[in-house]
Amino acid sequence: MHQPPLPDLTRNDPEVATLIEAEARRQFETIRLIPSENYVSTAVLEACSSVLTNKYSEGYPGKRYYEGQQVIDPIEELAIERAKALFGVEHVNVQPYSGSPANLAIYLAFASPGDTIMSVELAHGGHLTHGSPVSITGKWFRPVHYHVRRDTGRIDLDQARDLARAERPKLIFCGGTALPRTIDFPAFAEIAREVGAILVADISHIAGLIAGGAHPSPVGYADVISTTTHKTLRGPRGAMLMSTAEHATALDKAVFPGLQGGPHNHTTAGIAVALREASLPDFRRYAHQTVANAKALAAALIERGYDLVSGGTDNHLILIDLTRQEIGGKPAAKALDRAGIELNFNTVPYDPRKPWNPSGIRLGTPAVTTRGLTEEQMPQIAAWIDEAIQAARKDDEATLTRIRGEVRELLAAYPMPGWAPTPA
Ligand code: DSN
Repeated sequence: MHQPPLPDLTRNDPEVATLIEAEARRQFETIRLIPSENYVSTAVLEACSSVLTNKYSEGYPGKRYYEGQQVIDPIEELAIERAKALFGVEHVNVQPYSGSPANLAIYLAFASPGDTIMSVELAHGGHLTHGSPVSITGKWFRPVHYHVRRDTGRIDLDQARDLARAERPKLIFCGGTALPRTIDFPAFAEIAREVGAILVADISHIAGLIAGGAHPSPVGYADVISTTTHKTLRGPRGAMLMSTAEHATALDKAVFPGLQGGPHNHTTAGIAVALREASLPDFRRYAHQTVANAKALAAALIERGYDLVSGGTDNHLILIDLTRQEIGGKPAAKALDRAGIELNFNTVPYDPRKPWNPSGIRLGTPAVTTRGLTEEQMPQIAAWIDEAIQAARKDDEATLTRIRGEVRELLAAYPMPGWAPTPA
């Protein structure tokens, strides 16, 4: 049963209630390895489904365009203050609706259409909003990309430096969505300083690890820090922009009125709750356990003959090149889903295949760590992944179904916030 329960929804709109129950149950019974997903606490769920969704609040605390902000202002201020304390930054904007609008606000604040920007290429672990040709950021700006090295699978800092010197970009992005190794913020800061660029650290994937002390912080190196709030940080779907006081006005104006209207106050409250949770000692343990689990899972996969991009991981994320297994990322991901193991197909650096059916799969440990799984269970997960991939190659649905049952059995012992079996 969904937690908190949904009695009115079940009475008034059973169609929607049934679908929500089904999704909650699916999340309970599945090994969720998509590295950008997690389980929020029931406290976050309660804040996000509150009456705060009824209120319009264009503007910022103390300077709104609608009346009735007596309660909304302190909620947004609380979220801001908690983020400032957690990350040690001077300025925070908690209003971006999600990661893409947050990054767009950075372009609006510091660049003009046609300006050169620099980032790691999408196929090498970047993000659509870091100048991909299919994104507005690639259509309206002039992206140049650095890569990961073919021999190490790690960011080629020499190439990034040479490219920055040659192209003099306005913005330099570091961070991305499929980078299993530690981001070298001091090195990027040095490059950005040398060419007079604004350095943007997109820490969406690793924000929770940074908050929990399991990854170095970009504070003091990046001019602007962009992050979603729902990945390792374990908050609701949303985003934040952080900076020094110097860039506060430009960023705030870009978010509102530059790009957005009223902030989603229910989400702001959920972010405030998640930020408090992330400041507690338990969250430090969570962040370190997430990395320990990823390393254990990586080691078990390598032992089974899997080819990990960069040879392993420093964080929560693993990128596997399945070329050696002679199966595409897409059929592998689909078979694993049928086996109760959820991850996503993904391009790998220098991928000869197309993004719609690339060579790799991407996985990570933020969600399973929230469930309470530790290094002890990682070899079993690696064994199931391996068995399911072998089964997919032979169209062996019976094995996938058997694994699905075993997965369900294991997870029954690990509670999730948001759903619990109905007591008998
Ligand atoms: N969709 C996110 C991810 O999965 O990494 C990035 O926006």
